[in-house]
Order: sequence, then structure tokens, then C-alpha cells
Amino acid sequence: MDQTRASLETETSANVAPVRPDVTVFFDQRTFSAQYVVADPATGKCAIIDPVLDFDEKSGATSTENADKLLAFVREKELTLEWILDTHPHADHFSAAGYLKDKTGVPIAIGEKVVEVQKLWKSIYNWPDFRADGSQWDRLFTDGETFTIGTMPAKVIFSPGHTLASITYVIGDAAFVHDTLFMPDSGTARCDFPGGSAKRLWKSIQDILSLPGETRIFVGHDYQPGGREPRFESTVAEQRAANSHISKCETEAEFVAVREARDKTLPMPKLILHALQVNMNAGRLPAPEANGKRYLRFPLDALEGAAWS
Ligand SMILES: N[C@@H](CCC(=O)N[C@@H](CS)C(=O)NCC(=O)O)C(=O)O
Ligand SMILES: [Fe+2]
Repeated sequence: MDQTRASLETETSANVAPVRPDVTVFFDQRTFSAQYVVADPATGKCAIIDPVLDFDEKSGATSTENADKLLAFVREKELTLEWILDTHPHADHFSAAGYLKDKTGVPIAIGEKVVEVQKLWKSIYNWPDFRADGSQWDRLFTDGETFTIGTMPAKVIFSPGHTLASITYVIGDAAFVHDTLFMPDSGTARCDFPGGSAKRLWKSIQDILSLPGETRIFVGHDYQPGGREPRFESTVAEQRAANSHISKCETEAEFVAVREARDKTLPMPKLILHALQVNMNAGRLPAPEANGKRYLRFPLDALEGAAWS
């Protein structure tokens, strides 16, 4: 190959637009959570991100309605599921990762710092026999690790702050930032759970905002401020310009002060004590006891200083 052609090809590949995955959102109105199916248009291979296992805390009933909808969509569109991904151990709903893994045999993954979250909550629940080694997942992603979904490149960026194990999945031109940034009119995620840090969230948000401006940002919740219709997608450029918590703050110190002041006013999510004992176990419910029933267990007065609702 002559030199001109070789350099032209290098230039072209450097300028190639990132792959644009097909992203379908499934909103769980009960917990205001966004679950995603992210598919490679070239091969039909796909990943599920942040699936919800339904739970009614009033009756103690569980159901797989949301997760089954995701599987029905995958089947209907003739997609091939390659990954079941969580962005962090959720504090407001159960993860359906374990259920989906059992049903499909597809690997489940999360960020490697989940082990630190397991250690933290193992102590809060006083659960000495719990294996706090991440072995409940098939893959624990490290910061910067890459993998593929079909032909699409995917990269993991650590995004701690909301939890100490949070990660962002950058898949082609789409970043699944879950509870870091919300839609621009909703600002950012809270940082007051055990292991959370507003200072660390600021840094994680700067990393996300340094992605190319046209990167599509998909959020993990939408709380529908003012009762508007749910929305999940923005861009890095839109977030930089208009995020209600970030665009007003010039410095980390300003952001930390605003974030921490707001967090002091927020009661804990109503399912935090239900959800962590399940999600630290990859969304697997506790084993049935001798009578065939499963039981949850709660610490009292463990989350000091939390606002009462
Ligand atoms: N009221 C909700 C609160 C859920 C919540 O705290 N969500 C987290 C994400 S897991 C958050 O960052 N919320 C931001 C906010 O409420 O401003 C519940 O009880 O589940
Ligand atoms: Fe969260």
C-alpha cells in the first residue's frame, strides 16, 4: 500500500463516527427507574442494563413482570442477549440480574468495587457468612476495561459518588450514566448512602462531561419534575449547558455544599434496607427457610442522621 493511501486510511478510521446502538428504554413507574436494552444494529446482539425485579413492600410480594417484558422484547425483535449489566447496587429497587441469569444463562456483570459495598453492608446487616468477594457475578469490571456487544465497543468508566461502586457504560455513542447526572432539569444523584461522596460524584461527573459533546446520555431514573412526561435521553453538550445542579456550580466546593445540603433533607429511599441485602447478592432473594418462605432482615437505627419522611 502506498504511503498516501495508508495515511488516508488512518485518517479516515480516526474520523469514523462511533457506532450508534439501538437503545430501547423500559420505564418502571413504581420506582421511576429506566431499564435499557442496548442492541448492535449490525448483529442484533444486545445487553440489558439495570433490570428491575418487582417488589411490593406493603404485601411482601415479588414479581418478574418488568424482567419478563425485557425478555419478551429481546425475543420479539429476534435479538441475542449477550450481557446483563448493572451500573451499581441499587438502593431503591431489587435488581433482576440474578433472575435473568437463571432464566437465560447469560453472564451478569457489575463494577469490581461492588466488593467494597458488600463489605460495608455485610457489616450493617451483621451477616458474617456472606461472601463479600463479588463471586455472585460472572464479571467484575475494572476502570477503563473494554468489552464488546456484538461488534460494538463498550468501555467501563468508574463513576463513584452516588455509591462507591457506580460505573458508567460507554457503548458506541451512548453513555449509560445511571445515578450520576439525571435529566438536565433534575440535576444530579444523591450521595448520602453509606459509601457515597459528593466530592467523588463531582469528579465522576467531570469525567462524563469530558466525553464528546454529541455523546448520548441515558439516565437511570427520571422523577418527572413538575409532573412532566418521563424523559431519559440528553447529550453531553446539553448536560454541560443546562444541568440544573452543575451549570450553576463553578467549583467542586460549591457543588459539594449544594449537594450535601440537599441530601440532608432527603429521607432514605423506602426500599434501601430491603434492596441492599438482595442487590449485594446480585439480585438473588434470600433462600427459602424450612417452611418454604423467604425472609428479609432489617437493622434498626443503622443509618444515622437520615431525615424522617
Ligand atoms: N422517594 C424515592 C427516592 C429514591 C432515591 O433516593 N433515588 C436516588 C437514586 S437511587 C436519587 O439520587 N434521588 C435523587 C433525589 O431524590 O433528588 C424512594 O423512596 O425510592
Ligand atoms: Fe441509585
